[in-house]
Parts: sequence; C-alpha cells; structure tokens
Amino acid sequence: MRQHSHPFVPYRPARYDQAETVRRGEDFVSFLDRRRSVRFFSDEPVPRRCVDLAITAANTAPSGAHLQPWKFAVIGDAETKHRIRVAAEQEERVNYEGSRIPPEWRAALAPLETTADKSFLDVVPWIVVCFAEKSTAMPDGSLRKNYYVNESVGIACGFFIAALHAMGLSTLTHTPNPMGFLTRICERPGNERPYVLFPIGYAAADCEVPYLTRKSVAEATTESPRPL
Ligand code: IYR
Repeated sequence: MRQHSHPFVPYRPARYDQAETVRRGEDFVSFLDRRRSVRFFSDEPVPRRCVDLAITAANTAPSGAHLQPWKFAVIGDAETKHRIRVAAEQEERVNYEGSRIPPEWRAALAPLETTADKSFLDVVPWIVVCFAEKSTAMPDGSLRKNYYVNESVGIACGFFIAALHAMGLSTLTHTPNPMGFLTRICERPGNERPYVLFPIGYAAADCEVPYLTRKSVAEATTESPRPL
C-alpha cells in the first residue's frame, strides 16, 4: 500500500477497448471541429443556468497546485453590457485607428475583418469576464500566492468555451486591450487581472464566420526522436 500524508481516494476512469477508444476520440474531435468563434449573435435569452454550467465546467480544469486561480464576472443587465461595449470600442478604436496594432498584426487580422465595432456586446444576453488571480484573498484576510496562473486560467477558459459549445451556445475569445476598464466596471480587486471577455448567446440566424481551415495533425506534430 502507498503511504500518503494527505487524503487520497481511488480513481478509476472509464476504460474502453481500443476500437471504442478511437471511436470516442473521433466523435469528440468532430464535436470540437464544429465550434467557431462568433461575432454575430442573436438577442434571444439564454438561461443563467447555462452560464453557471459553463463556469462549473471551467472549475473542473487542472490548475497549478489545484489553486484554481480564476474568477468569472457575470454581466446580464443591459446598462452594464453597454458600458462595457462603450469602453471596449474606445480601446479598440485606439488599436485599429492608432498604431497599437502594428502592420504585421493588422495583416494577420485582415481575413477576420474585425473592426472597432463591438455591437455584439449590446446584443448578447450575457457577458462573462474571466479574471486571473495572481494571488487569492483568503478568508483570514491574507493573500495566497498562486502558481502557473496563465496556464491554469487558459485551460479553464478552454473548458468554459467547450461547455458553451456543448450547449449549442456561441462565444468569442475577446481581448479588448488594455482591459483595465473591466476591473473597474466589474469592481474587481487589484489581485485580479482581466484575462478574457466572453460574449455569450446563440449565434444569429444569419451568422457568418470567416472561412478557415485548421492545422492538420501532421502540421501540429513533430516526432521525437525525429525519424531519419
Ligand atoms: N482585440 C482586438 C484585435 C484582435 C486581435 C486578435 I490576435 C484577434 O484574433 C481578433 C481581434 C479585437 O477584438 O478587435
């Protein structure tokens, strides 16, 4: 028997035969491959429960020392959504019309046809802002340092995005930088940094997305050791 200094419990993840293992992988890939980032949303209401479920999915993510260094600010009222839109568009106008986006970056974005117009922030039923906690305020008032914050929060956001997709909802990984306005509007403390903003809703009936293809497994793979 292993000896532990902290509580451990048995863990028996589902096991499938090889054919079933592959089949399930293929199903999961085809599910994920149907997800697209959306910029044209319907104003149709979405139950708050769906937002809570996406956050609960994010909470299942692995994190550095299991410190779960994230907080999700949920915004559903029209006035706050509008304040976020106005502030985001103000920053994005500087990005697009000023020189904060250098030419090379601008060229990379061109196929997406993104602009400073963020009207979807008024349209969607929900906006969720993920904050990364560099440290976490403990009940005794002390600050606990967190580890691998970016990695942890990035993975949690991936789970969040996948959960929305599973519910038939759409989102956009939106970063209207600099995002300090989100700290103020969401009234978050200084140990939290705005990480990503997610508009959430159903895709508009006439939604379009840029044509794109995804990297093949060969393009995304290198063999180690490299074959001769
Ligand atoms: N944050 C800006 C610019 C932007 C940057 C990247 I990288 C994108 O993939 C898309 C947009 C905006 O949201 O418009």
